Amino acid sequence: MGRGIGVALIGQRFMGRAHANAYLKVVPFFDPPLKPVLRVVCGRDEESLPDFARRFGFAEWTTDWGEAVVHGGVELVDICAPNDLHAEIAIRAAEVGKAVFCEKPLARDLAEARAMLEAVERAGVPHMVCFNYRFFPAVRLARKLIREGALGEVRQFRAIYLQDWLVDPSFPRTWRLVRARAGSGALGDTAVHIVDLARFVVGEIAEVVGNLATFVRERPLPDGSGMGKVDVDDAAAFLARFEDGVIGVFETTRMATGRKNFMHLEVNGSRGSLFWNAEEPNVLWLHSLDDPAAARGFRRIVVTEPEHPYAGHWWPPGHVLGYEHSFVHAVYELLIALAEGRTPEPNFQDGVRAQAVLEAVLLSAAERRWVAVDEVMGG
Ligand code: SOE
Repeated sequence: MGRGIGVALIGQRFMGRAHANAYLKVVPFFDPPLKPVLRVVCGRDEESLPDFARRFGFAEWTTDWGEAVVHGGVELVDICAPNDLHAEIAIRAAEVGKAVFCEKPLARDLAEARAMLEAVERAGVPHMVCFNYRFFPAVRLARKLIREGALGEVRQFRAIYLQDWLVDPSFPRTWRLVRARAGSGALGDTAVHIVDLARFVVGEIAEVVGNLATFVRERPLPDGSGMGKVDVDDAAAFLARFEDGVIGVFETTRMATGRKNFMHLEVNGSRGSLFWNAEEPNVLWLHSLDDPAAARGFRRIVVTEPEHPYAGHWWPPGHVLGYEHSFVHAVYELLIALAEGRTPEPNFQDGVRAQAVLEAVLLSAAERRWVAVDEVMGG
């Protein structure tokens, strides 16, 4: 039995549940060197919070995040709150010496993301951003194969991330549709994942040219008091040039009727190609010119063998993993790093870098021109 680490979870909705589940599963399946101790959960819904605490095994609950952060038994603050609270909570947690695990996007904009990075570095506390898609075994295998040269020289990267939960114009104007609260729309919510994956599997993005659209400009306010303005993007598309010359195509939308969580990544190189889709997450497709010509085609690799990343901790081969496992793997890496006293990956540096790409896309769309990521970084 390893040492315990007290956790404060801030957020009780979709991501709060995903993270709470990860803390519960990581111990029996991964036996991490540090065991999460679920001290306190914080949320705004006072009615359902005690039930959340009971179901997931949190000792206490509170509606005051400030209280959760300074809690004497807490060493790790896990931020699953809306985007406009990320910076305030993370900076406060760093100031009181707590490690910080934060949902994506790191912040509403680059300046805020940088302030968060500065705060955790100044305080010397470990930090991580939850780009959970990095932790699917097939995504990690894709990265490994690319690094080992299985595709030859990498030339093209393309990613689409399509959802449809905003197609209905009567869907309420929640915080995700308000720039002051979310920072941006599909760009920060979903494009940020494919930007991070591009950096993870291929490399740094040097410049972009982008285009944004808002199709439904007014929506019913959640409290029923009338209509409210939507001032974020419903869809975003951009081209990219990577630092090493790879060209990239990115598209994201929450208006692709029929698409639910359709994230498709594809990489083409001089000797092969691979692709992956988050709706079939256990499968990596690989094409190689090194295969015999008569038997050449896309190979369907079911990434559940014991030699595949994380897979051996779960079930026998072919017994597939799902969305929630990516969070368990992320938390596992976090706990190993914390036990070793270091900052894991992806961390706030990655969060800042992804945010800089989004900011470059926003500037590019506003000024209708290519924008170098260094320009927004001030480099
Ligand atoms: C909503 O678009 C959402 O929940 C995102 O916020 C998540 O990051 C993504 O993984 C699934 O869709």
